[in-house]
Amino acid sequence: MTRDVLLTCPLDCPDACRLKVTVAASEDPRTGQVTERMVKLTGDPAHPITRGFACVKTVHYPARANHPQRPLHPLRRVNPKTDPEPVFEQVTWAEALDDIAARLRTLLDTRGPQAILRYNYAGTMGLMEGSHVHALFRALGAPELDETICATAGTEAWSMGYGTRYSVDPVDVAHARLIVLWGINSLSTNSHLTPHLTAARKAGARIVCVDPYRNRTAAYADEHLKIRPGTDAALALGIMHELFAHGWTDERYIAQATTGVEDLRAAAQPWTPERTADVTGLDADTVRTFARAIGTTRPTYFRVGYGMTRHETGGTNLRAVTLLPALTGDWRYRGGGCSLSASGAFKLNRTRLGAAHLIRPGTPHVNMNELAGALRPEAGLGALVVYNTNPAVVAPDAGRVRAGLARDDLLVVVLEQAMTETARLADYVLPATTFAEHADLYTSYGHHFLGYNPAALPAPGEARPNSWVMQELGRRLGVTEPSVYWTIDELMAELLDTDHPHLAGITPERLRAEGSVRLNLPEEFLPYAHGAETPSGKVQFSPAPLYREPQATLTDDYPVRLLTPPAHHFLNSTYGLLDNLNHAEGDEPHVLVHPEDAARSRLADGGYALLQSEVGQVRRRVKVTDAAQPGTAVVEGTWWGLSAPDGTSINELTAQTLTDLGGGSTFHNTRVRLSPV
Ligand SMILES: Nc1nc2c(c(=O)[nH]1)N[C@H]1C(S)=C(S)[C@@H](COP(=O)(O)OP(=O)(O)OC[C@H]3O[C@@H](n4cnc5c(=O)[nH]c(N)nc54)[C@H](O)[C@@H]3O)O[C@H]1N2
Ligand SMILES: Nc1nc2c(c(=O)[nH]1)N[C@H]1C(S)=C(S)[C@@H](COP(=O)(O)OP(=O)(O)OC[C@H]3O[C@@H](n4cnc5c(=O)[nH]c(N)nc54)[C@H](O)[C@@H]3O)O[C@H]1N2
Ligand code: SF4
Ligand SMILES: [Mo]
Repeated sequence: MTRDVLLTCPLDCPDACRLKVTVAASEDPRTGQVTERMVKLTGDPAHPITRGFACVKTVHYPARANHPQRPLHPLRRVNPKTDPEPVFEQVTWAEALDDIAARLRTLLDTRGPQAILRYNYAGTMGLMEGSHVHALFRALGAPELDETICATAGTEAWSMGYGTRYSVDPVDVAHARLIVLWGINSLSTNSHLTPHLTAARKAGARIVCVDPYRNRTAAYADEHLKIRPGTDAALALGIMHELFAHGWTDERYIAQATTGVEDLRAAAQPWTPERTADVTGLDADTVRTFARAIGTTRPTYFRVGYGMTRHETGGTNLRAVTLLPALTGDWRYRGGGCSLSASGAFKLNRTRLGAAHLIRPGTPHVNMNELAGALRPEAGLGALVVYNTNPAVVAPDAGRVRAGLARDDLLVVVLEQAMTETARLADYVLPATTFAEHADLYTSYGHHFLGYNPAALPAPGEARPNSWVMQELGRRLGVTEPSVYWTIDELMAELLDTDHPHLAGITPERLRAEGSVRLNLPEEFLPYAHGAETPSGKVQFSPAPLYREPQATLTDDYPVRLLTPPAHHFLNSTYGLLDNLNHAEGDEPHVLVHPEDAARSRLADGGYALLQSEVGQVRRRVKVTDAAQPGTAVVEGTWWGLSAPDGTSINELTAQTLTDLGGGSTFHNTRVRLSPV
């Protein structure tokens, strides 16, 4: 017996798909007990964005949810965390929660709330299980975790120019006649945009990809501009130079909807095609032709990704690129403009989401990219509570993160659905429910639909939602703040308690009934056609973005830049436990090395290379390919260290260096030296 349920995908992906999940009941022959589990997953054919397909990774979610190693009971570590193989014993929820609460209580009484840190990210995008659950820590007065690992450089850059983050509706992209995919591997990371790209191409659009290596998207595009990493601001300024020089700017739009164009004109002035070519590694004619296409094709659509932000100067680089459609006036045309994130359109009432109203002035902040530093003994942490993220693998300087997690004087509590390498370093692993097993509300950063999921399946074993755990701890710690104990219904009522027109007519009842509801936006949504939600009400060009060389410039010691972007068959570290998806990615992580670099470093295709950065070293199998460029190597995917030949995460190499804007991560900034093993 099976039944289908429609649920929103909870993963950290712009597409926030509407999924058709098939659930089967089976009877345990020994006990006669009937249990239900998910057995199949596809996309909802009726959803305008999902269009009937789930991606190549999430179709395998059932294998993850039913994985034999999924933690289903609270576990307590019994051997030292420095031992390579963890040994856990099963304990009851009461034992686990009583002991954790007692230890947190001792820390609060002896060292104060600053000794307790939550560490979380977007493993679930749910507003309850992903965001509201911070309420406990805010009620305790614990340090604020700045959630900077992914998007903040982009967010800050966008807000300087445009204020609120609005995006072109993906459905409108089919109207574009030039499409520029810049620093995004959209065929892998935003796959539900692809049908709209293809529709535009069928109607005559040209697609250009700007990326340092030939990824899937570059191979799909009509043209690939293989830019030198970290030089996007130079290319954007070079294009602006041509737009100004040839009169390809939209003077009416600039006058009505922008401020500061003179600053931009002055900044672009020195960036002749020749100088631009020199810095970006492209040739001058390519720069000229690209600028002409942008200058003379309406509508032009830019899809920018976070890839180009993951450099020391990444914020400014992205800002320079995103200002282009304001010079050409593309925001006035359906399908023209730029997409980074659609998040700003979800005008929910977030004042008490995660008990944000309790954050006191003077609360210490920890930048999540600096976890390795925060876990040094002298930094004074006594407890770390990890949920919705896998820092032993995904955080910069992962070797030091692991060493910190292994400290015997640090209580590490990990709420997880999988036995990740972070869970393996926990004092307590607390089994978490999946998106099918708890109710939640979802926004999207790639489209304009709100999603609501009921708890469609019973939780297996003793798995519990994060919110349940936080409430149980809250009770034991005597926390009286009411929002800590909100149910999903109370949270929904609060979030939708707003007069904002985008949410007009969207009620909890309607969300529960329809599941996926488009924001109340006009069919033709032109968010910046007349200005922006900035202090001036206009798109702001000042201060003009300037190109800067990174401090970590390439040297004889470290002659190669290493990019570590997402893999096609993974979603961050979420699917690293599935053998078939590891197999689809080549069974083990590979480093893509250009033939020139391979020759210089005496690396053979199929052999192993040692990669050394200032931070650490890893061993990886080599693939010699001209998909890379001289001086730039690539490792796709944050593989579990357990699947790497030397047991390490690629983040053993990456540094805690922050971006110029927003305190963001710099995963593509790493300089390395390669040698044969
Ligand atoms: N070198 C390098 N490193 C990177 C990146 C890169 O490009 N290169 N990308 C960075 C980026 S952009 C990001 S966003 C991060 C993401 O890295 P992570 O935060 O690790 O990403 P996810 O794989 O999304 O989710 C992590 C975990 O959340 C758990 N989880 C999911 N739902 C729930 C839930 O309801 N409850 C609980 N308790 N757990 C849940 C999953 O089981 C999973 O193990 O990685 C960053 N690290
Ligand atoms: N299949 C899949 N999809 C995913 C994820 C996943 O792991 N797998 N992760 C999800 C998450 S959390 C995120 S944040 C997004 C990220 O998705 P993207 O934004 O697509 O990924 P990025 O790491 O940001 O890298 C995108 C591209 O930027 C390029 N790049 C690196 N440096 C530069 C540069 O200096 N200039 C330019 N122009 N390009 C550069 C990289 O080579 C890469 O091809 O994807 C989401 N979707
Ligand atoms: S990971 Fe992204 S593309 Fe895949 S099903 Fe989820 S939302 Fe859709
Ligand atoms: Mo991300």
